[in-house]
Amino acid sequence: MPVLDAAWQEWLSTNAARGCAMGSMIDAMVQAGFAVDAAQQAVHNAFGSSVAKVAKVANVADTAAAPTSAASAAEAALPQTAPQAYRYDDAPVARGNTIHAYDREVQVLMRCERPQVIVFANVLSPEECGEMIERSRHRLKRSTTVNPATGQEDVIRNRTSEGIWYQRGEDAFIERIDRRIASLMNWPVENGEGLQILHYGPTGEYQPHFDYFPPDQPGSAVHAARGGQRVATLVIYLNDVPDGGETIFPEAGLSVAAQQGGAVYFRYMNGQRQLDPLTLHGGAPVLAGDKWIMTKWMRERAYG
Ligand code: PD2
Ligand code: ZN
Repeated sequence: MPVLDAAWQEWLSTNAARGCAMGSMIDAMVQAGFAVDAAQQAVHNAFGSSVAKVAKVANVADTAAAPTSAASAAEAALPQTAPQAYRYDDAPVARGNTIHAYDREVQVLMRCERPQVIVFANVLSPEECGEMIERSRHRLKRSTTVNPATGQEDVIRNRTSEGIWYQRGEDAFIERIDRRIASLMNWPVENGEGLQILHYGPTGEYQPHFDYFPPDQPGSAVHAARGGQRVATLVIYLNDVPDGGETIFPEAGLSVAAQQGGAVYFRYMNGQRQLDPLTLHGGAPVLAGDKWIMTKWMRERAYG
């Protein structure tokens, strides 16, 4: 069932304020995939919060049977199409319990279809994980987050980690890992951003967010100018975290524990360029020990 994301909230409040019939709004939501009771609840809530506005436009609080002429005039002027629910493309990663990824056999531990999330074991060997940590340990800088309004990288409190970026294919070791990841993600290596290593100390966390650039925010254009939108993420765990530090998907009720060499993949843009709000995710606070991850973000086009 679709989630009540920002587009749906906007659609509900706009149509309620215009005095649309409750029944037709509920029908539209049910057609888009909402359960009847969820649609009824959402529409009733929307009318509850817009009674004053409706009364101003249409001089009635509930126009379920037929919109008044004032509301009809407003209806003609404003778009009322329901937002499209995210359509899932075919499974983004090859089928099977073991995937041959460039130079390594990788095991599949879990697959979720909605949102598209896959958990892997054995993406990196313990030696490769150790090598990535040792290369990065002395070069870490406090992590930043993209400011959606400006596109600038800001240090903010909801991301308590330190990180470092590697250029794609910057040496033979990194290139082999880039190629393995691209093969596993089933996406061209040229579309990948450089690898990012992140380190979280005790209590470190990354609060829930989307990895894609919010399309309605001016700052996103700066980031999408090179390679377009992000389409999928692979987070690889470089160490075992004794307690906490899971990657969580609160809308889907999923949580993935950090096991050395394992990884979680998630896909959030489909071939129609829709974005999946169920991929809201975060890094839970580290409760014991520390946490090292390596992240690959894939773009819709070559990231040159
Ligand atoms: O640390 C994580 O598990 C995590 C979770 C979600 C990292 C990121 N997102 C990220 O770097 O985008
Ligand atoms: Zn993320």
